[in-house]
Amino acid sequence: MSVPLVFTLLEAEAPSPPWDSLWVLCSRWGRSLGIMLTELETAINCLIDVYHKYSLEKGNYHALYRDDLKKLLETECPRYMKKKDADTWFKELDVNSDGAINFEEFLILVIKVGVATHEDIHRE
Ligand SMILES: [Ca+2]
Repeated sequence: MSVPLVFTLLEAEAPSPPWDSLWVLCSRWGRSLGIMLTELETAINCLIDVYHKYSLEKGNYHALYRDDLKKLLETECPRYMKKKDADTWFKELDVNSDGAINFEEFLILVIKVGVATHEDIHRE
């Protein structure tokens, strides 16, 4: 696999592979170039990092399997497992029914937890 052209054109040091995801590429690229990211860009990078922290346990950048999701939920958002267990979350999030949660499906979890957290903040 050759280094993506963008790094050559910018004479920037390329991060190590894989470069199979544009998001991963942009995320690593911004960091490696020392670009100042906005708060939202930083938050998005954090979401991507959290997703990959669990998806890469089985070596797949694009799939959280049932046990990966359970571990993510238990570790990253335990408060939201009180009303809904990991199996229920998995069935709800696996929109295309392929037995794995891709990044887009993971974002559904982020939206739901984000809305619930926002409501909690205004309730307090
Ligand atoms: Ca899926």
